[in-house]
Amino acid sequence: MGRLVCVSNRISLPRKSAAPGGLAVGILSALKRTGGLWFGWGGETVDHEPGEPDLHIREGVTYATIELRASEFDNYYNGYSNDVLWPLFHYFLKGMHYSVEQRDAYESVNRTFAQKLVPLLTPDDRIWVHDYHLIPLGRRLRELGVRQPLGFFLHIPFPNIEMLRVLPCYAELLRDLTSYDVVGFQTENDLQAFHSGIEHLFGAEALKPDGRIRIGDHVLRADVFPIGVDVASVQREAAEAISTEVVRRMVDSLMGRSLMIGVDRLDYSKGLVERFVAYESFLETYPENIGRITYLQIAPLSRTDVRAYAEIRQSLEQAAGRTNGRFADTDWTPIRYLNRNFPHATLMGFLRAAKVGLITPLRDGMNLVAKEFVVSQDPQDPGVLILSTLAGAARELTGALLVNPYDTRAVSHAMRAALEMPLPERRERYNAMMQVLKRNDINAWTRRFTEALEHVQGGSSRVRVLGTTA
Ligand code: GDG
Repeated sequence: MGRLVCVSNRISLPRKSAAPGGLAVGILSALKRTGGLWFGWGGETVDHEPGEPDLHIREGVTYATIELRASEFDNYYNGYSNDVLWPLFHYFLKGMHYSVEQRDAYESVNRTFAQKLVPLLTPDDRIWVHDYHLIPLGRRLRELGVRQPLGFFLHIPFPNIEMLRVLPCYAELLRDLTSYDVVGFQTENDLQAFHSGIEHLFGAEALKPDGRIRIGDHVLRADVFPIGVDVASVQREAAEAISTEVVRRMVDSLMGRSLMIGVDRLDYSKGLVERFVAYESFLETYPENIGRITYLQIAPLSRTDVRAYAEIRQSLEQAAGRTNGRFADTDWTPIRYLNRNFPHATLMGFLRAAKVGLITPLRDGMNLVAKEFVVSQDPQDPGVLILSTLAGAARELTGALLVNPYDTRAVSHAMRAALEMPLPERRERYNAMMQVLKRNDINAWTRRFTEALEHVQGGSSRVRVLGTTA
């Protein structure tokens, strides 16, 4: 078995003080098995030609970090990646701001990634590229003579062709994806959307009956690989954190009130404004809950240099302020809204302390917090997950109360149903979801994808059809 090389936009070296997040844990477990290489931007921008990668070896894994040109970074990261591809792929056309300068920077940074990576590769490597920042990387690597198996996994949704073709260079984007041998998506919906693009560009004959895609001489496998969580580790974190001082202080401060919780990066795709409005409607419609429920929303700031993120922040402050102004009492605040980070284990403790998890994105590739909420629960007395039908996780977590996040009345009704749900039903839903979460955990995700890469031979992929979601 060759070495695994993972490539992602940003990598951070493991630090003793900070546990890696869900994705990093998955990638790391795969890399440790093969003594692999993790390649990506190290966080530094420079005013000159980026130097050679910095190499660090930790626990058998080599970390190679590169610099990027300051003059390109903003257009590449804040611009094309997060102000064009992110909104478009999440079906937010209004949020998309396309410019040729941004696209040029995106292409140029992908060329830099390819040029800096190639000298580090060995002939037996298998290369796994992550996410929308690096879609053209496969083609750039091929142009530089790379013949090793190349895989790409998209962590966010893939839009149907009718949405995708709003992008002036959508055909190049689709062609770039077909440079890989394996292309992975979170859900069957995303795979179908990709097929719609392939059919549009290359004709229905490109889609083979066994699921492979043939473009000229090249055969690739596009499939579903739902990302999961490290079940044992989240369970341990949650069970241990519940008795730590920070979680106990939070629980004590509830004064016996039931806790509803949301944990989301501050991002317009996460549906926070709609969720706040639904909570206000819940208090209005079911006033017996006034003073008896606390909603804790943890929303660490992200992408603060992108305008849409500053706007959503303002709307949320207004919405939280309105609800609190309207319903708060001298000894009760309806919404506790925090823009800060917590250690992962503490978050898992907060999730365990909650009776209801509110995960209502307007669109989400998967949503790991939904999975973490279920896994962190006390199996004897589990809380209830309210989950958007528009999150990838809804395909697997059918034991959640599934809601349309735009339907204020349905979400507020689900809040009441969750708070009143009897224990046997909560346990039944929890057990059903745990079965799926164990089957599709983070190790299954890395194993399935790396196996798919191992089956790539001579530039064409011969991969058996993989199990999809639930
Ligand atoms: C993208 C896709 C897809 C959150 N706050 C803190 C913190 N977190 C952790 C959570 C969870 C992760 O970050 C967030 O993952 P999500 O899946 O919820 O969301 P995105 O960041 O949008 O991720 C998404 C994912 O990629 C993986 O493929 O599921 O659809 O959009 O693990 O617990 N961790 C720490 N402090 C925080 O304050 N340490």
